[in-house]
Amino acid sequence: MTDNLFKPFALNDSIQLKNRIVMAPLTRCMADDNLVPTQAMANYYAKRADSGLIITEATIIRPDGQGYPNTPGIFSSEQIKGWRKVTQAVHDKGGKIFLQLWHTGRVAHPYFFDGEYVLAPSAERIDDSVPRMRELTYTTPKPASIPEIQQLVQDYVQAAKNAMRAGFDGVEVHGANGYLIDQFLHHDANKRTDEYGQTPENMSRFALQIVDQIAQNIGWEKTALRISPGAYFNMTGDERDRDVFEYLLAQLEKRNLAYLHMGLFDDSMKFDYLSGSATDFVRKNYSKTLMGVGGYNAQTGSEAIEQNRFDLLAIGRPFIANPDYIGKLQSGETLTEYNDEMLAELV
Ligand code: FNR
Ligand code: 8K6
Repeated sequence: MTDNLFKPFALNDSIQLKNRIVMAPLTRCMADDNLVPTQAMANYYAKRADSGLIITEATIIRPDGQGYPNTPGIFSSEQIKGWRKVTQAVHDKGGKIFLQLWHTGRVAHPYFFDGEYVLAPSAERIDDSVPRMRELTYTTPKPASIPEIQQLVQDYVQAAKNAMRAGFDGVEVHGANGYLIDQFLHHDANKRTDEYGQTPENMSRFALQIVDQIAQNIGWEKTALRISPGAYFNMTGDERDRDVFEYLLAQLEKRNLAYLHMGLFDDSMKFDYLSGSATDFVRKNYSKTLMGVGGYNAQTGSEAIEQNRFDLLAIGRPFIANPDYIGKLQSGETLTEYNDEMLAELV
């Protein structure tokens, strides 16, 4: 029984989702060379408009946020125009769509934006290279100065405003998976000794400034956040990180995000310093709308909602393999299995 997935869900007074299945944000590296969304991307998203909500692939807020080839942007008027095609196509099919706002921080590479360095909280390099471009080794980032941090916050806000101009129903701030915002939230990447480092309050400051200032401009009902309390991607966990996320969640509890989204590839992962799964840790510390994700199917996701582990279910890879995922669930048709080769093409 998966009936609970097909019940409408109100994110708030202004946004009603027709079901509880959300298309997870999925980087596809298919924007054009000016990082403009294409007609093929509009078609791809429109095919998935029968989900309760689409969250777009991560979209960079400014050039130095880029860490992978052909990831779309939301900082030029051409990009805004390209996204308008996408939102129009999704809305024409009766769907809802949020834009995921991204800066990769130390996971960026100067190669992509012809720059000299990348910005991050501290000069902590990741010992790896860019996926699918292994000749590009990550560089030691430049620790962002206070004015540079303030500019970054402003650029997130501008990107959110641009998203509104492009017709999105809201934005999800990408605070997960080891990228810039997450780098402030974990001791592995944040060694600062100023008001953005060392203590849970300081380490949470950047994330909270971004969501607060975006919400001031576009409204809390349109502002969402994705976080990864458990480090697993481009990041090493530290037991002190728990205090940071307890503080952050207590602060978020006082606000009215549209939803909070888990940044996870696999929700069966356990984290010692969180005493179990990251999702259960967040649920314990945060009572508002929570979106779960990571290795679920309709059955296991429906059970997790039934058990009150989270409220909305995000589905990633199966949506790449099955544009008509929702229709197939409803008709009981067999789903196509995802494999990595499917990333080569937008279907
Ligand atoms: C991802 N994921 C991801 N997450 C995110 O916040 N922004 C992104 O742009 C991407 N891009 C991305 C690309 C690809 C190819 C994969 C496989 C994953 C993570 C994604 O949103 C989701 O959390 C995971 O895929 C786990 O869900 P599933 O696939 O097990 O349902
Ligand atoms: C998150 C954006 C990634 C953009 C590149 C697309 C390739 C994604 C491939 C997925 C890699 C999965 C790594 C997950 C680590 C899990 C460790 C348990």
